[in-house]
Amino acid sequence: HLPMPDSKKIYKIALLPGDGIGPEVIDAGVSCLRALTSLPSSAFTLDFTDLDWSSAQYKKTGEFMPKDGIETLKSFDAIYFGSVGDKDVEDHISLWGLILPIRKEMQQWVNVRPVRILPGTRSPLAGVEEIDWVIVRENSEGEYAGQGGITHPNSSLEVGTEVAIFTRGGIERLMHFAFKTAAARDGRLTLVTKSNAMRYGMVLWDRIAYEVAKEYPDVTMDKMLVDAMTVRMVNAPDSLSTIVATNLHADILSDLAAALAGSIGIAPSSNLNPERRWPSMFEPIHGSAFDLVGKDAANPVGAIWSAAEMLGFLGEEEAKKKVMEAVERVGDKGIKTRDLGGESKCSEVVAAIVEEIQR
Ligand code: GGG
Repeated sequence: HLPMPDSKKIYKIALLPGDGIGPEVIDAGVSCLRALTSLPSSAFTLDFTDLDWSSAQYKKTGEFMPKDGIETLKSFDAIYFGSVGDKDVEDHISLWGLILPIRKEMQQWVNVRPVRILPGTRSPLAGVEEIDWVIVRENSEGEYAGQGGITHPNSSLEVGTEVAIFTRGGIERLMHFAFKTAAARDGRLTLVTKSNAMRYGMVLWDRIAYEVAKEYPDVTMDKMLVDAMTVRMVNAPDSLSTIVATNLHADILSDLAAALAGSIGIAPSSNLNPERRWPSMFEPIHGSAFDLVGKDAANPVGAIWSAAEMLGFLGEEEAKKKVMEAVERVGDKGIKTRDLGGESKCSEVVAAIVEEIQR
């Protein structure tokens, strides 16, 4: 960040609203962030740069981002991302056009996905009042390594291969991150793999997890197969706290987790480069939700919570707390979008959160 004459810090934030409801929810998050930094007590300010890298851009130019896009992003302190996916563009083209190259090039090798039942939000699980999980997702290799191909295309012999890559280095750094996360919470960690059917990479995951566990005697780890894990999340949510899983498994489990906590619309995620060599990226876990576009119906909470996580990672813990308290007070008042059983529009939820931040 740059020093300012009045000694306020300035963080440079790249805005990548993307597709579908992405621009609406990023607008919502930016309104909350502006409300926060316009408070006289704010110790910092945010310098936003809007980057129109999206499927719309791809349809016009054949590229999601300019040739020097990754270099451009490296000059920011953080990236605030909306969603990717468009009706006219195949999903693998849009995912590999924007979000996956950014995660890879910025070495954002861990994706942290907290899941909580917020005030005013209800779990669809009868009798479940509290869910408080953190999902630690491997974010750079595994099933999303991008290795594979099609042979004998468009023939009856056509073969598609999708190679999952698991490296010792990648697993070790992730496990250390997961154990530290669990240690900073209540010391409970659940390792999720599929090491009965996948006998190489997943067995390596299990083995390295138990090796790393020896360095964290205060953390109790248990191990689940991913299929059984879905049942445990539904039947015994209290038995879980911090969860570590592969790129694909954690992607799927976190959608389930968010739905069990009330709605996928509330869930945030942080794609972190823990070494802070390159900027980290913060995004709601939901996708572009075309059915909601332009209706003022999107739930802005996932994006606003992601903005709060961004502030926390930038070292602005007080500011993060202020945003989350505002989100919780607004939920408490029952001001919520339809996905949470409320009747408020996106803009009404945002206005209420902004007002709480300014109080
Ligand atoms: N805001 C997140 C988003 O656009 N997600 C689309 C998606 O399918 N992402 C897959 C992933 O997070 O790996």
